[in-house]
Amino acid sequence: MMDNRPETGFETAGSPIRLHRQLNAIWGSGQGLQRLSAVNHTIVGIRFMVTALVFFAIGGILAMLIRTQLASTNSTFLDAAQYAQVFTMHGVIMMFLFAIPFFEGLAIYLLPKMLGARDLAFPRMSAYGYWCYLFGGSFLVAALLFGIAPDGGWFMYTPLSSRPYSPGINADVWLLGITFVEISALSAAIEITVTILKLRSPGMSLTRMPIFAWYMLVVAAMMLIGFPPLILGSILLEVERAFDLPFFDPTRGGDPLLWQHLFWLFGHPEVYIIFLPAAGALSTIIPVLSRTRLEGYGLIVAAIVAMAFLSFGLWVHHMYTVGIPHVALSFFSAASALVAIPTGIQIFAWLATMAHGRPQFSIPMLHVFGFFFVFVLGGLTGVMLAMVPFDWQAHDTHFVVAHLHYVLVGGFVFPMMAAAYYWLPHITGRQPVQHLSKPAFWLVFIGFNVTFFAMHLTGLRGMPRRVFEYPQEAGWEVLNFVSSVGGFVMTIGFALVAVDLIMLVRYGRRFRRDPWKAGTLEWATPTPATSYNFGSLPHIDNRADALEPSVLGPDLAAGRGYLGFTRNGWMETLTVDMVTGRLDHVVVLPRPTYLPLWTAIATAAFFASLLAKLYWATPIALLAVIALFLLWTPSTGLKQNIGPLEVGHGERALHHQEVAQPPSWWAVVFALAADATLYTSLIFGGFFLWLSAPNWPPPDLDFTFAGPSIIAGIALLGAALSTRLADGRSGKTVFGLAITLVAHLVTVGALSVVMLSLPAPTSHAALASALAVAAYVTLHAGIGAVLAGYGLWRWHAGYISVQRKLDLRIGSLWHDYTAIAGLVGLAFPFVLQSLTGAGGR
Ligand code: HEM
Ligand SMILES: [Cu+2]
Repeated sequence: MMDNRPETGFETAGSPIRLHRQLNAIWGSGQGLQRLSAVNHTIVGIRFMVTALVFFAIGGILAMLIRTQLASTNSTFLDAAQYAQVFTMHGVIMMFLFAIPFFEGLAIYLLPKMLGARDLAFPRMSAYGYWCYLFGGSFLVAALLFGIAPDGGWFMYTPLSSRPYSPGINADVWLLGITFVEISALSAAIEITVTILKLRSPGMSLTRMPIFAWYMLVVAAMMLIGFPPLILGSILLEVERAFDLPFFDPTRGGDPLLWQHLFWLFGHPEVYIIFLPAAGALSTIIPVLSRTRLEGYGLIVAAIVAMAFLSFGLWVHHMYTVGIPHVALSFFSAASALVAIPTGIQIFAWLATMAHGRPQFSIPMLHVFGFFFVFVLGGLTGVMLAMVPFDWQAHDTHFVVAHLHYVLVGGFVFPMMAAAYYWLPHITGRQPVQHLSKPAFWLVFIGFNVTFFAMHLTGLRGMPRRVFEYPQEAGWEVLNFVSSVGGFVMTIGFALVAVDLIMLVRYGRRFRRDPWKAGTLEWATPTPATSYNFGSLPHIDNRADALEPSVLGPDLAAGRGYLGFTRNGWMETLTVDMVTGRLDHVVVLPRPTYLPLWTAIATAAFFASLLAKLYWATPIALLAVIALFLLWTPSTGLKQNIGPLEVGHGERALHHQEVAQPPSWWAVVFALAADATLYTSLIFGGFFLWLSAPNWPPPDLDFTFAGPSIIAGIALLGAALSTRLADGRSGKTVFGLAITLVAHLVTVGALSVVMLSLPAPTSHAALASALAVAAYVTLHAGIGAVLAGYGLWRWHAGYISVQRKLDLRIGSLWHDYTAIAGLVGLAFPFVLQSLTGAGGR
């Protein structure tokens, strides 16, 4: 908090060493226990990756348990219940706790360095995301130890996972644990999107971005759209399990298919969400190791955008056997085959790059080869499965399991091992020694192919997935035994890779800068990287993967770029115009703090109270979370107008509190986009049930309440309009915010009346949906009230003026969204009622 007018001049350090000392004093994260307060992206990124590897090891051990069980007929190693927990947790850990967090960690570590920034846009947010991930993940693994882990398969199909068929708390562990972890993924997605769009070096236009940033931008956007349906599904299923609201129960107007749609709306893009970061790493590594530039940059960008769009249209191919109309089936089958095109474009671009360059057979390249071989085979079996008649035959057999592992291990694990060998030198400042690397690779590669090739065959011979034993007569024993032996060979290989990487960290050869002769900016930082990445920030006038880090690096370290000085002890970095890369403004980042840790603990308490069914504690935990989040804000803000700041090279730029659209404004825009996706899924869920669920229309019940709905509608409009009065001028601002606050409270009141008047929401899904929509709007109005109150507080504390009205602008985004979503929500029961009058089916 700055009480006096901050000094806006600056002093150049004079020597690089002094500059380094000054910057380090400002950006460093402390030692020992103080590390828990670190928010720096280098530290948080490494934490994510290391934690993900620990989960990978746990998931791998579970895979070994599976293979041990399946190695012989009628094995008694695990019983049916244990086996169900083990394979479910294997899938859950690999998909949610290993793959996603690992690439998030890589992106968090790399992106600011590749884009030429000093940190991410919201360092505290990524620290919070890390703790949520750690707590949520540990909680799932702990459940496994206590034998209460989820056992309904990684996609948790209803009704198997509904209360009557899964009475224990196993399914609740999945629903709550995964939602907790997803919060972390969503916050990472917002963080990554805004960082890529705004926190680049001046001169780095969109078309000059390193290709990895393009990949991550598309992936983050896909996460923003893909994860909310799953979060919604989890909330609805948990609410059904806990409070008996029948969203998925066909006897009361629900439909188990709703879960499948919500799940695969997420689950199919998920495969691409996992593949694209790996492909981004490949597109970065292959040209460097082939001593040339990437071929077809523009075409690749077009291909990944196309892939993102296609992937959302395809979820239904996981549901061919549930009875989808025929025309729809052929459409989805064709579209599934169509994804082969953008995938092919990328593969040909990589091959062309290699053909035009001089590939060196280094260790990362060996893993790139592993990727090509395994992934292409997985793609071929994928095309087979995309054909509807074949899918009917192979559905839910080990053929599918084999295909899925060729795609996931080929498309993610091999590229990530290549990435580890390629970037670990950046993290540690040491290069591989390379004695173990080759045997380790071959063990993994051969072991993998033996394991999963055999599974194709057992699958074709009809062995279903998810069975814990099979009879002697089936004739699957030899193949299964071979597969299990392959699995153990692969495990030994992975263990050797781990040993090899640890050797690299400890005994690798040291180097000065840019050992691979790469052209991307991350190699212009010192290695290991300093807390602030760059002594000063570059101006980019070339494509950002064709730079010369060995020349640029010393130049930036000497302070000859932008911001090569310190001012006020501020942690400063630059933003640019999203498209052109023109210098935009200065961002002052928050200092290290324990708040993200505390907030994550409170969030964990919220989920734990739900799981333990201690519902009295839930609101307390929720209030604690809100209060802690509000405590994040006092350290950001300005009490005076300070005007343009010198940034070096004779250029000036405004402080982020004094501009209209700083990163935090964009973050709210993207968060609302994710929120709107969730809400749209909810509304469509209601209509889907009306169209397809049995037992519609509902019994003759009236669930529309005109009076309170009209009051709430007027109040919502009032909140959105009155917030426009709050423009930073005294008088009007307080008046406007006060009306907004009251209007939101009126909405909350009116909707509470609506919710309490609903006749028995447990009796029919139509009523349950109406309740869910009303609860959504109430929650948003409630948060709107908190934001209006927050605005009043910021005004009184002196943070707001006509020039500095960021808090108001963020509030008004929220109030506008709430008004629109609210009006839709108020109309919802009326529309549903009139449709059910028309008689669903
Ligand atoms: C390390 C070597 C691995 C082995 C030996 C292995 C083995 C297996 C086996 C045998 C199954 C089938 C269980 C059954 O249907 O009864 C399975 C399921 C699965 N695996 Fe793996 N796996 C490995 C790595 C991975 C990786 C790296 C991922 C993802 C990144 C992954 C994701 C999955 C998923 C999602 C399932 C489906 C679980 C379900 O049906 O609910 N696996 N794995
Ligand atoms: Cu799919």
